[in-house]
Amino acid sequence: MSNDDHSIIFSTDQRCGRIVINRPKALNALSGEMCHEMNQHLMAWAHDDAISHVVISAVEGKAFCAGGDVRALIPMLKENHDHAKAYFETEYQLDLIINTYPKPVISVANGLTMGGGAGVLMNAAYQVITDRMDFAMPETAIGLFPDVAASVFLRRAPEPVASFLGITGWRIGAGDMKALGILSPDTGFVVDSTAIDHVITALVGLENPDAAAIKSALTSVMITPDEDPQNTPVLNALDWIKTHFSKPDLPAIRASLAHENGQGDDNSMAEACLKAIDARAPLSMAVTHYLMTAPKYEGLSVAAALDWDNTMACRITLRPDFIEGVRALLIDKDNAPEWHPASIDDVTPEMLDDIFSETDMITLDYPQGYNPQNR
Ligand code: QUE
Repeated sequence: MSNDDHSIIFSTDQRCGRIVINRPKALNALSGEMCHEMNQHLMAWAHDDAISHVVISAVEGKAFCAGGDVRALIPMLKENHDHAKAYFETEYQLDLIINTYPKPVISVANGLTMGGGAGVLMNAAYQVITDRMDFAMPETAIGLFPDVAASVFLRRAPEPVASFLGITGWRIGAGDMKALGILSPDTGFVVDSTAIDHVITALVGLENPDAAAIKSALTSVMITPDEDPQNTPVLNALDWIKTHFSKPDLPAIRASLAHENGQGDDNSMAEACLKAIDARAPLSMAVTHYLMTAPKYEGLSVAAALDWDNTMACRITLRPDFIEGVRALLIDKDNAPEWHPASIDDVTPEMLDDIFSETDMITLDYPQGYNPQNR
């Protein structure tokens, strides 16, 4: 594996395997090669008695990780869809390895964390975030859906917050992540961003990194952002979100929002949601609504969620919206995607059945030579 551009820095320090994402110009977006390298190092460290735990962080800057490097993926996908399949498989394998790792993995995210970055954070045994957290699952904007086991971690929030977050790509901070339960109370920690170097040093030096040891190492820098109502705008709007996003389908959600908009009161949230729904890929939003509400996807293991994500990502990227969304938002930046179908009213049950079909599901395999702990 070449790592000539040092997009990821691997090292060992005391008994810790360290992974530092180092691609700040692309907001630390993960290429297939970067995921592959992480998989290789994680597999080697899994069987290395000198390593007791792994800490994943990013170089100082705005982002922990903005997601997958979907921009680079598009030319390859256009040439051959198998490239997209291989990319998603490698990315989800990374999430699966992180989630089933035989030693504690601690992800430390200080800044923008979206999509694939959320996978690296949320599937770790321990999640350390900061007051600078800016978290979103924005994939409906590019013709995908919240993947990387978002059907597990978004669905930890009260229903129907997972739908709301996934459909609109709403950005939330540490306060809401914690207050909504997306950040697990047992394995998630919020620390002061100004102490991030100290935090990483303390985590790297841990002898036996269980929840109690991590907590005591971080006690002096832990903060409780959820106690300030200013820090929990989504929690504060919970009843409002329930009113609108509990509706049975996207057209009903949109109608409910449109009905409120223009009724006086404070319409800023209704307006922002309508704007999001009118800009994002209709099929992606319908897929997201189903994935975040269907009883069938409740209580999945991370491994089962990733099997679905992998299967569905392969299917949805055979359709035109992903290429078009990445073109419009990230390549040409005209912000004028032409979606197929173009309207939420034109998403058919057949389209959804095709994406969610249980026939020909792909089971995600571990890379050869990796023994999972608890699939
Ligand atoms: C939705 C997304 C992504 C996004 C924007 C969206 C995403 C992603 C990136 C991204 C950002 C900066 C980069 C880059 C990619 O943006 O997944 O290569 O330099 O990775 O609206 O899902």
